[in-house]
Amino acid sequence: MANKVIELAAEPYPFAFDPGRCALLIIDMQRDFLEPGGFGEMLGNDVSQLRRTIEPNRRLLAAWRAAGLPVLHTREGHRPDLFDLPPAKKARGRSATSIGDPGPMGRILVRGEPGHDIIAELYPEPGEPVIDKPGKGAFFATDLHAILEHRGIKQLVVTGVTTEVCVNTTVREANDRGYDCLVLEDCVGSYFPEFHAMGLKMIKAQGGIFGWVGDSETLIGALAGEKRLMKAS
Ligand code: TIU
Repeated sequence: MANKVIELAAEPYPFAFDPGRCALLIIDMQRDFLEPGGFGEMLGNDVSQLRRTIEPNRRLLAAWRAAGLPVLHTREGHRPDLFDLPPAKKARGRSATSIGDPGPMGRILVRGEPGHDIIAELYPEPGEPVIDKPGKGAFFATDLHAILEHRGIKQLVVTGVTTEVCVNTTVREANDRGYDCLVLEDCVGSYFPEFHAMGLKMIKAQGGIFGWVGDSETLIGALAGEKRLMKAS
């Protein structure tokens, strides 16, 4: 795709999308968080709040891939021996079933288990890095920063779940490392609609203190426009 900056409508002001220096980062679209019968639903959460993000993410991912731009996926989870699982994370929630225990789709949030994997609709293709992260933020204890630096990436389009937990944590981590983040409101979701709304407000408040908030249709439109321009030239 042409290496020119495109002004995208966003809040609190337009995002200067630079396709040559931007990656799509899809956070934790994992079966255990999204699928009926998974760990998230087992804890009493309304997974439909997350599932509404699948279709916009699928459309965006198709357009992003067609434009030949880089995409990375993350998964939250732990080593099968659980040596990277903080005891506090294991204990918190006081649930009868917790991380590492047998769950509806294998051991809960353990790498290699079916429930830990990414949903079929957004499954990574060969050549798309998958970042396995033990924390909520995608930069903590991972090689994400190194991978982005080696490819000259300065901007991230961030989607996935959940808005106020792993998406917000990752955007804050990215902000402190010098990345500009555009979060797409229809492509992120929370089990709690009020936290979703506030999570987005927190990002764009104070002149975009952590980044920008936009939507997938605007970005897909820009990608399509670029393609038309390239065909005509
Ligand atoms: N990916 C992510 O956000 N992990 C969580 O644990 N989220 C909750 O909202 N619990």
